Amino acid sequence: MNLQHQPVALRQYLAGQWVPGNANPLSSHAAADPQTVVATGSAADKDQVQEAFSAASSAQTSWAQMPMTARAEYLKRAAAWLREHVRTIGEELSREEGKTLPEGIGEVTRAAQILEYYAGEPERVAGTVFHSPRAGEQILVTQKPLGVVAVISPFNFPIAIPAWKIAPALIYGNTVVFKPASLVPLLALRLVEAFAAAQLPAGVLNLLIGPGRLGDDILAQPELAGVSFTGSTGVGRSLCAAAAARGIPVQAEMGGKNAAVVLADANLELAVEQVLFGAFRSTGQKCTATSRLILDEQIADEFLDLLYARLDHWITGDPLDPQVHMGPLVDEKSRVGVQHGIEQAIAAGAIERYRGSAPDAPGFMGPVILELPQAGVAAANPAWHEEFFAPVLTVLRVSGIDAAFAAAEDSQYGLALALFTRDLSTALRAQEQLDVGILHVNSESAGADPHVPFGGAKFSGYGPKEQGGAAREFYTHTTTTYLRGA
Ligand code: UN1
Repeated sequence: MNLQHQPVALRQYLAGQWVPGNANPLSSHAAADPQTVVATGSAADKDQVQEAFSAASSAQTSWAQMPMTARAEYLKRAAAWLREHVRTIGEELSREEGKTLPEGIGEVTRAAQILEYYAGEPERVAGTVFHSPRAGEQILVTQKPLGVVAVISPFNFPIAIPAWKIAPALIYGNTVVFKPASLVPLLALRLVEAFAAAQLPAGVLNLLIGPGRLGDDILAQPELAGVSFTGSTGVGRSLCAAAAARGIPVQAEMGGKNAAVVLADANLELAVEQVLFGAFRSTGQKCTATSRLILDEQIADEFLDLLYARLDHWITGDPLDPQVHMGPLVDEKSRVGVQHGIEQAIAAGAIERYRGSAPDAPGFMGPVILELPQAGVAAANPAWHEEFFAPVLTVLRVSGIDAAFAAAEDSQYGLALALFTRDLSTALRAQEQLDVGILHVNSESAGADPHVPFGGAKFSGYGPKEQGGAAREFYTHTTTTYLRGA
């Protein structure tokens, strides 16, 4: 464990061995201070991709034959290791990715909870028995693992997302080749260390650190039997196409442009707080973050005044400082891209209503609130349709529930939605009418519990949902057995 803040040595994990990458040097930097190297090493090359797959393939049969209870023990031990090191790893997360320390520690805890949840799988229902129309017969539906699966994860939840992909993959008997985002390799290393400390058999989990293009080499491996991906819609779609061309299942969790809808009857104080958290925690870098705010005009001014008042006390700065509410974006390149998006939005008619202060340093930006004038301008504005992945919230005023729901639906994405109302009928109507994967009534748009399905509609998701029982649908295929005595 690195306590001195010396750069951590990055290594690949192949067939149960920690080895240096064969390709170019690769380093990660502190999000809040790009001069500081957090972890350094070298990227994996194509041969190492092959090595990872051949190790995962050799390990798969015996791993799948092990009783699920035995596999669960490894998950429990890995979770215990994460809990033991939660403070140190949470701090590393905060330093490398830029979210605040409580969020970093919270995410490592969440990763442990996810492993513990899947370690409980042997105690849950294993399959289904159906009636047969024929006497003396039962019809059983049981699950088998896919085989070797690839897990490709984004920078923004560098340990929780890999945990929620790897844990179900392993518990159902798959072996894994894991390729994390190259911006945040350290947390991936820590997760794999947790499994190594749990003495996971060699080859069951392999780590490849390297640039995004390693994904192409991964997709080309003959042993590959399934891919779970979280990231941008652009990358996700080409990955889905490549997987379909190979005839293998793919699960892609992609972009969002999630709305908070605040109706005239809402509890405004509650709504303001939840919108604040949904839009600006983790610097808005969540696929579930609130990035559109649809306000009934009756309460719009009051709501915005309350929100600006809260934002005046929202501190952007060093994520390790306990006073700070919001760290930097993951890097300066992201900030420049977001600023460009804001300028385009303004050129297309958006008005900048609020911009919070932030340190004058690479990667930092304060919270931004844009407003769109009503007259149909939203339809063409990038701040309404494009995912900025940043602390930018775009407001639209509407009149009444129908207009609010129509505005909410005006998106190619359909991940999460937060509805603020005290009317049960309106909440039920939203559940029926709004095409989103996750609906929050009177809570923020972000967040995901380990035991329930997670994923979106429309352009936000492809393939079976993640987490909870939904994960089994992706990581296994079924065998239907017609069973008769003889
Ligand atoms: C959350 O809202 O806590 O990439 C999780 C993302 C999502 C995870 C969100 N896959 O932001």
